[in-house]
Amino acid sequence: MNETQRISDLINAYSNILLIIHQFPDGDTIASSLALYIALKKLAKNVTIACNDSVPEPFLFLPKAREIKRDFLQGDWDLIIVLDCGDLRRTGYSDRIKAFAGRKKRLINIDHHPRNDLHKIANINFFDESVAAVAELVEPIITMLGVEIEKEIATCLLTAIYTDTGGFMHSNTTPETLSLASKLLSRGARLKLIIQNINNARTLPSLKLWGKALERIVYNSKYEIVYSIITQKDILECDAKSSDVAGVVNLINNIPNANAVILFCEYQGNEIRVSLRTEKKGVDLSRLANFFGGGGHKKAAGFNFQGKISRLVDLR
Ligand SMILES: [Mn+2]
Repeated sequence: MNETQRISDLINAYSNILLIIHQFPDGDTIASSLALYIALKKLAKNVTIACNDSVPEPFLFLPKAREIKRDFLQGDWDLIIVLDCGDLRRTGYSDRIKAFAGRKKRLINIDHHPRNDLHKIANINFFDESVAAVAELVEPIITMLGVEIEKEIATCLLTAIYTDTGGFMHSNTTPETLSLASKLLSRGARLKLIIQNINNARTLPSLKLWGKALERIVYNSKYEIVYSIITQKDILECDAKSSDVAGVVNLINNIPNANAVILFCEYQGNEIRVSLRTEKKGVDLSRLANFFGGGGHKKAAGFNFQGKISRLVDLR
């Protein structure tokens, strides 16, 4: 029996289902989960989505996005499904999920990140590193459950694909990705609305923040990497939100002759988040991120560490 069948059997067998999306949530984790959430609601399941962070503004246009909860009660669930999380820590609820997996043996991991600690504790791993977005794994589950892919579900799934492929620009865009996108469009997915919200939602604070990051771009010719820096002070001065940082690294990606781009961003509590991107063949950034205790994909990865940026470099 394949994973799609096993997961849909478990969903059919139980009523109380919790979906968990990762910290610093992106379009894929949010929208893939919302697609499954809407499908499970149609099956009259008692379903909740939990995320340890708030949903960034550009994704609030998605159907049911405002129903995503910040917390959950551990004992209430028959089944927990984690989507796009990469590793246990990224769920933001490691201890509770570990305890649940040990006790109930009904933890499902749906992911397209390299194998990690989540794979060891999940009871079903539906995992495919070759898909651009987790949405490509969620769609067959919804279909197997017998729920029609209607306008709302299609819009969610297409948003997930659109964001994880950088608007179909990243090298993870495969013929399968595009054929699913085409199917979703034919089911009424609102591509124009997605583009308007994801690409055109440039607020003044986010543009100012981008300006700071762009001004500080450095090219390191020895390693052929491009990097930039955003400090906590920048975020405060621009009146920006942490979520405004997200677009910056994609903006500076794809610079000719660069093997990779790196963005160092300082968050509250001396936490520095490092985002890595590349479009170069043969460069695997997930290995670098793993080395520093982080994770991600070959072409987009990241890690965190404690420190202050002002001590490392002279800021202009
Ligand atoms: Mn993803």
